[in-house]
Amino acid sequence: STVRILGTPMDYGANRRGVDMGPSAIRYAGLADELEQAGVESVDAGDLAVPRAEEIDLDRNVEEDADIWGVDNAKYLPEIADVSSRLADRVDETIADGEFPLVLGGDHSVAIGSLHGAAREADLGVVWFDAHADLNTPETSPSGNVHGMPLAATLGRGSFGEMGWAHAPRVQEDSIVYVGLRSIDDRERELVRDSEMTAFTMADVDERGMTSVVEEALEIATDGTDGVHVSFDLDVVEPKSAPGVGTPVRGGITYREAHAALETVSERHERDGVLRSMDVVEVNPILDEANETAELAAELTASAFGKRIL
Ligand code: DIR
Ligand code: MN
Ligand code: MN
Ligand code: MN
Repeated sequence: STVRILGTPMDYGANRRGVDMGPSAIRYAGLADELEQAGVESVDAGDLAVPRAEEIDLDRNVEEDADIWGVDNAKYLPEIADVSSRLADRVDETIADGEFPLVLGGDHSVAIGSLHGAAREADLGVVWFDAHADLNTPETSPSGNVHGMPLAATLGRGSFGEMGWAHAPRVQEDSIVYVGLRSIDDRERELVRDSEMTAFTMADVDERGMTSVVEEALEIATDGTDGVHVSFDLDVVEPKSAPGVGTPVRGGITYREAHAALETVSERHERDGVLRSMDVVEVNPILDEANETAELAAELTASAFGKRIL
């Protein structure tokens, strides 16, 4: 089906300004051409309106969010909630129109909206490519940055449980699979261990190889669900190949492993149409080297939609 590009230039969830320029950078890196080479049609729906940080009173936020939301330690939650609920509507509409939502972040908090939208009319499995587990709650987060919390929000963990916009009840814990983990916060580690999620860390990738890991990830994410959302945080890739991210962690997946991962996704999708939605997040052009990370994001997206070497 036609891929509908949904730019989401939001950086409220990240600790570094600049990730709001990700959607532009990925477009300028040739995303539309890459998708054409993959043999898929695409339409660009432009960017979701995200208020500039400069036009709102951020001090007001940090000080008063806790009172307004009853949640401490989740920075810019009102802005993120607003963007998330509008993005969820767009993703849901896109699927209802028979097109495929491709969300360009933005920081990883955009996944709260994409998961919420994609799981509105379906039980959704999730494959989460990331160096990080993104399972902090406002109570466990060492940073207060919501890009480290989207899975906790989706599952209604901690104080997210009281926020309807965040919790997506049709995403079950045992249908979520991580690939590429290597940086987990102390209190977050217990959350991951005690959860029903499957975690393939870098050690699993070393031991089994990427293709086998992703094949099993898809088995788990498709079991008992209606479709799969792939969330791809560019920081899962080794920083030498993806320098333009806010929280680089060495020891990531290689350039070829990244392609192999998404080629495996596309092979499975070609067999039984399992993919329902995708996001590509955390590209930060300010930290990048000559748009290299955005180019990688565009290329990898093409691999997910069937682009092959031969
Ligand atoms: C860290 C960083 N675990 C936090 N998370 C990131 O702030 O919660 N996720 N960078 O992608
Ligand atoms: Mn992430
Ligand atoms: Mn990450
Ligand atoms: Mn289940």
